[in-house]
Amino acid sequence: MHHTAENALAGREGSGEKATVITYPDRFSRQEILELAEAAGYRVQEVITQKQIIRSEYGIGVGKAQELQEIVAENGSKTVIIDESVTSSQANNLSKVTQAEVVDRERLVLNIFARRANTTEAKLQVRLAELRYEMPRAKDAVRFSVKGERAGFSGMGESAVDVKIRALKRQMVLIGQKLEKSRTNRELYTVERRKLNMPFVSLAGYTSSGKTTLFNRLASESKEESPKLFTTLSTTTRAVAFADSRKRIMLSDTVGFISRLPPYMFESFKSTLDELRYADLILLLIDAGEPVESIRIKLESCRETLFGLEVDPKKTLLVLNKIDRIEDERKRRIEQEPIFSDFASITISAKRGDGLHQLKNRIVGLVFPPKPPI
Ligand SMILES: Nc1nc2c(ncn2[C@@H]2O[C@H](COP(=O)(O)OP(=O)(O)OP(=O)(O)O)[C@@H](O)[C@H]2O)c(=O)[nH]1
Ligand SMILES: [Mg+2]
Repeated sequence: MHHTAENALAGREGSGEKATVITYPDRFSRQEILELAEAAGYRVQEVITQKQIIRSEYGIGVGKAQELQEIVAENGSKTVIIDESVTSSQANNLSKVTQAEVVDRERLVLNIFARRANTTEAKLQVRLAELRYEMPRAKDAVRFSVKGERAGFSGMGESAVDVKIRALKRQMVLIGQKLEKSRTNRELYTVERRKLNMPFVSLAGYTSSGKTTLFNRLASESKEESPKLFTTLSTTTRAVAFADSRKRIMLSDTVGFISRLPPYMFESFKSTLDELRYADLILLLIDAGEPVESIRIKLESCRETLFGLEVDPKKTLLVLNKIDRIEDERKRRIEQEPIFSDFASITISAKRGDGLHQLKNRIVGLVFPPKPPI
């Protein structure tokens, strides 16, 4: 099998295909890439680890690449998933050695997004992210072919590259315009909702932290909840009444965050994530049932993403979810964890219902400040 730059990084879905994964040797990375691979539809045969996977030639070291070749030949993987962003030349080199398609971390997430996108806006956002992904790689592929190193996609001379890049740019502009339109509509809608004088509360957090489960609970909805990563890609907003009908808020559920993704990926989802910027209160969900190390990594990643979206950290309430997963002893200590000390926090179980009453009171207290005495 011969892979060119283009098909080595093609955006195909896993759909049950065998894959071999290369990741870092820590538990968190291993677990996360396995979940991502599963969400993209791959059947992972084997996981190999390496401390450094952003080396020049293959991403991994030369020796590791040889080892990988043998493993892939043995287990029959058609795809190698590399848990990093690699250039198209690295992907090509690795593809040549292993005779398998190479999918990097960014591509993998894009494939999941593409699989899950079910609204026009989400589809456009995913397409935009894909174009942004392809752009530097198109340049890269061209550089290589010009040097004459890869006969497979020769013929792509300087001008052919220009053509390709121009085509990518044109598509990006077109999609950008369409997205701008839905963004404008959203803004108008936001203005309308503002007139209703209802505070905006947004759910945010790492993918799979339980945002939709909590949303469904609070808004009596039945949006899809799943242990698979990136179940939700588009935003849903509902008016929710707490306690009495005069205390109504707008509650939004949206796309989850993940670590080690380039900013353009969230950039592409900007109109969806804008909800967070307008929000009066952000409920930042954390899966408290996980090991502290995982919580730390995920919380850090959420903070970075919120920071990138210019969200005011003072508007954030940390919601430690899935409290049903941990035993009483830790439950008592969890709110005191030093890693949470920068935020106000509350513990709940969106699934079992623990703490929801307190959460509602807390929300009401935060978004309906008591009127000053006259
Ligand atoms: N044990 C337990 N599981 C929960 C709880 N809340 C959510 N879950 C489970 O966690 C998984 C993820 O829940 P979702 O609500 O889909 O998570 P999400 O944050 O919307 O995820 P994305 O849409 O992928 O970003 C599902 O399997 C839920 O059933 C909880 O309080 N306790
Ligand atoms: Mg969700």
